[in-house]
Amino acid sequence: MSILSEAVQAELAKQAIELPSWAFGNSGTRFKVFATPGTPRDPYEKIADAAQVHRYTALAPTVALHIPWDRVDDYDALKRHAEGLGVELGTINSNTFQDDDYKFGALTHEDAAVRRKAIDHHFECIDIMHATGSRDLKIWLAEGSNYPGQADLRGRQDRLHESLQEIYARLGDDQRLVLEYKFFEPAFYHTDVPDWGTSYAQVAALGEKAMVCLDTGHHAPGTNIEFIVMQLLRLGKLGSFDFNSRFYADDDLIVGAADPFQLFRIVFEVLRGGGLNNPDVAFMLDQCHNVEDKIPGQIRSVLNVQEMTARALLVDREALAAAQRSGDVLEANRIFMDAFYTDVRPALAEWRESRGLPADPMAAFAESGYLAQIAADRVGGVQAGWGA
Ligand code: AOS
Ligand code: ZN
Repeated sequence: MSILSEAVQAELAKQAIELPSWAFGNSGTRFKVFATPGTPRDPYEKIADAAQVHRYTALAPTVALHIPWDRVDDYDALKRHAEGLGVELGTINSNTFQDDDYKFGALTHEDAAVRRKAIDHHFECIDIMHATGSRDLKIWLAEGSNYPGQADLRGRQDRLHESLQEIYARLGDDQRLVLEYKFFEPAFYHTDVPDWGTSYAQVAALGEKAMVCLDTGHHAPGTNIEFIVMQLLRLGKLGSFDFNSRFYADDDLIVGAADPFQLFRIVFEVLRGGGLNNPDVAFMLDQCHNVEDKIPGQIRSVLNVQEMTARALLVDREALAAAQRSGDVLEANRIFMDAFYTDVRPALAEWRESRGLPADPMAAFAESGYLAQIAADRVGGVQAGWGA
């Protein structure tokens, strides 16, 4: 008998993780972007690559787009292309961090004309959401300042509220806005949405359709991220995750690679807070594959999330609650750690096979020859890269 009960299998079968289109393009650090043969030249090819991840794992049914990187003439055609490959278009990410006008801010800028331009960009994103059938508009702002005294912190916060209000008012009934926070970078002294509290305060002031996006790489070292997950779920304001992992700053490495135990703790709080298969919480990856192959990098990522989810589902929640109630510190910790240390990989492989999926999606993809095929086919044109 499998260590994964039927109830656990049923939860796992519903799991859905959204892939970022930009993970399939070339990326790097400020020092070097390495090109890879076969890298997509346009959003159509990015979606084709993303569909491979879903094909081998059944875990990634949607793909997030970034505008303007994924701007196309015909979004309906892009939508049909995705559907033909067995996936759907997901979250639309706005981009106000690559235009000279935004040097000193976009939604917070002192100049009303610049704010207008940034708000209009979000209107364009909302129009695209109507065409693609996307529910969520994800806003990450690269706004802040580098030197004390450089900016009017309070004025910027007030202008941010006004700009967000305009964007919020434009959302359709079934659309949402998720506001991502990040404690630093590209600004180094202050960031206008640095933490979950600021994001929460801003979205709470907007209304029900505005939620917080938690990027796991956007916290200072040592931050208890699962506590934030708990609190946002408790407040009904956790709209989405940007999963990735970090050693130092916003490394955007494969989720679960740097600290699998942290991922386990986060997923446990998601389960505890009813967020796992709650449609109000979107599970996205926000990653870059700078030196590893991109499609296998994404396959590994969704498998890591699945693996930690399976382990978190093994926590004996009743026994844990009893140990917590009776103040049995070491027993509570043992129950928690027992689940974390359980190797679920053989059981997951068996379960995948029982569903007609490859036991080892990484190996199956490698054997498919897809990477060699795209390297041979995608000759000429300009490879999509960091920022395009
Ligand atoms: C940037 O640090 C954020 O994580 C955003 O989510 C951003 O839109 C994404 O990483 C693409 O650059
Ligand atoms: Zn992010």
